[in-house]
Amino acid sequence: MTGTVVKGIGGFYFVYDGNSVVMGKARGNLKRNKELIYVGDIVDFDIDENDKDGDCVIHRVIERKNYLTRPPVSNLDILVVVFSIVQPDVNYPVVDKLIAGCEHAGIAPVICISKADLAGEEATAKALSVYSSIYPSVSVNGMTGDGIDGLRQLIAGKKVALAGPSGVGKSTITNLLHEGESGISQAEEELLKAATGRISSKTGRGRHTTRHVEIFPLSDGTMLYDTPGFTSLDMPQVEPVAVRDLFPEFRNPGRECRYSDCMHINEPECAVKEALTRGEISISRYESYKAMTEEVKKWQK
Ligand SMILES: Nc1nc2c(ncn2[C@@H]2O[C@H](COP(=O)(O)OP(=O)(O)OP(=O)(O)O)[C@@H](O)[C@H]2O)c(=O)[nH]1
Ligand SMILES: [Mg+2]
Ligand SMILES: [Zn+2]
Repeated sequence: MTGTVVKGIGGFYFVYDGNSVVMGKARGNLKRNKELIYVGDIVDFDIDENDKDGDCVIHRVIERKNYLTRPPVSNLDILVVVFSIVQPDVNYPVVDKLIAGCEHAGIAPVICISKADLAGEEATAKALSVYSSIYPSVSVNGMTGDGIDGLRQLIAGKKVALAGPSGVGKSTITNLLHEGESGISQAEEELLKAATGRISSKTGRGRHTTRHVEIFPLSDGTMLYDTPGFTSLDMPQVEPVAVRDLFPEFRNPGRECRYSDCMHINEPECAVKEALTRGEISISRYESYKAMTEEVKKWQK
């Protein structure tokens, strides 16, 4: 049978086959090879109710199209990059590094500007304008729920995690996305309780003091990964030229640069810098790009 690993605790894995969740262990050979199983992996498993180690055994990982190591998750379609403009103040280099990390890992970013109520319309619109021509972008108000339906539509049916600096409202948004969900079945609830010793009730789930990665299927097919404090991605260890390619908005104007290998920094007749002067490329994005190329150069020395 085929299923998705939705949770792993102490060597036990919870596998969701689209209908129910079963708990079990990885087969001996997987463990001996120290092959890690990531939450999000699509696995081949069998039901084995007589096994002392749970109700299923995982034979092998059959799909891991991408993965992140911190937190260890795989097969994400979308990473929602959440940031507020104030409380906490936006840090564009941090945001752009998260986005570049997505590009590097092969995960589509969705930009979510939180706390729209605190920043006001004008500042929110301005921040949105930095990203909306590059990525799907929404603004949300975690207090009223405004914008949540728009976010819901952008992630519908996909495998999704939220990332962003501490305090920007990730848990608040996660809770809003769970609102109106009936939750998992009674049987699964019992299973989770037995396995983790934790009392998880439909209401208790709201608190999200998450220490493990756990996937919650929503009723529209969205698989929402709940991760503990997912605030940054490691800067990919790549050449500066690879950093350039993590900025999709450079691609089109970049074709008109005098040099085909133009880095858009010191070269003459650079169409990207011309686009920057005309305001077609955002200054903060460009500054983030320069900072990131400097950062990767340091490692190469
Ligand atoms: N005014 C306002 N406050 C918000 C909004 N969203 C969240 N908050 C508040 O901001 C604080 C932090 O929100 P969380 O959802 O806990 O933030 P987080 O991103 O999960 O933070 P970490 O778990 O530390 O990474 C809480 O007190 C929320 O009530 C919003 O849209 N507007
Ligand atoms: Mg949180
Ligand atoms: Zn150029």
